[in-house]
Amino acid sequence: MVAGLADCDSRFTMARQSAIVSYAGIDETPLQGAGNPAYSDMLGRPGGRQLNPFNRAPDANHIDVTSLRTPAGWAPADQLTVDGPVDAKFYLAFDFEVVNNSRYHHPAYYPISAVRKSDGHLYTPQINNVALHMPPAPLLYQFDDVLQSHICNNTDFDPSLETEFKACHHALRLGVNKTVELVLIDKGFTFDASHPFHLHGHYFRVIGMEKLGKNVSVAEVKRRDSAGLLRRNLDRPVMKDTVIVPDGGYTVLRFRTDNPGVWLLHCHLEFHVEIGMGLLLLVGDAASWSAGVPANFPRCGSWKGPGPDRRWQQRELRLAETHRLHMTALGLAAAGAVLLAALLSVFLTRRFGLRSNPVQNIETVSEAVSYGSLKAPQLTF
Ligand SMILES: [Cu+2]
Repeated sequence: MVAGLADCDSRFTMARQSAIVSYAGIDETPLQGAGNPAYSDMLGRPGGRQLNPFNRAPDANHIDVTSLRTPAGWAPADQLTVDGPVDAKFYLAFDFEVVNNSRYHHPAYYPISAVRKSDGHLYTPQINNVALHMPPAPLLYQFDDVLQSHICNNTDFDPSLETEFKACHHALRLGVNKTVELVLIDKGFTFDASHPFHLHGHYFRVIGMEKLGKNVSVAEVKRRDSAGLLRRNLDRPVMKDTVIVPDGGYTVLRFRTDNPGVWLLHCHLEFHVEIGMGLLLLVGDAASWSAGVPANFPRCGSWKGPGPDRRWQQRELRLAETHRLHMTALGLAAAGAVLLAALLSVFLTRRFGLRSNPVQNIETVSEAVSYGSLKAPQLTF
């Protein structure tokens, strides 16, 4: 039985699904008459155990995914990701950061500290205090069309600017066929939330998970790691592509970068990744990604038509011509009248309708993204 938690729990939608998977040799008696169970049954069925409980330490009736094992006879092809040497390790720490996200808050006119939560005070879910700003063109085959100085991560920012809003094409550069370990940390200072993280393009092994408290600092997790106190199980850990990270705790993943390209790692609460809670894994070099892309493959950017094959463009021109020819005399007269009315409206408004309003003179900030404090981009791997 699968029950949604957090935003899908009994306060909201009580999202749930149920099915029975019966393994050979088990006693099916407890499953008789299971029918269509209520939401509350799914969280505490007598004799059952809850997998992936919400923000609580495992016990006899609640287990997390690190308690499970891949079957012994099922030899993993990626055993290196488990017990081989780790080529690169990254700490990725996240929270709802209290920053003046330039899409919602202006540091002078309406800073987050001056806006009540009920009036639109918005936290910014970020990873390593950086918001993912999607590139204007696909990095996979138009890498050089993207401003390279806007591809960054937290090492490219001045660490003294921790409370400043930071955004860029948030990315980690990884070599091909390397073993990477990610330590995902939910600092948990703002809410008792919990974020499900999803990786595209790869499966990972979940080798550790622990809730350390109501909240935890990155420094504390690093200190524990240095002291050998982070839990890591290297004995047949399960393979997944989405995993929860406990609030005030960590989840440790390992995977092999055996799939070159640009892959998104992100919280799967969609509005979190929309705001910026994600990063791009750049596996391998850009030149290798675009090999094999057809020369006339559609590209983003200034529209110049679809390359050598201009049938689409010709079709658009034909459609435009058809519409123009079908404009009747009455239609032309109506369009002219509308144009005249618009010009008169603009004139009257400028002559009689305007007064100075300082609020409207604020520069447009909704689309402004702060790249100002970026140092020169650095490779992290
Ligand atoms: Cu999230």
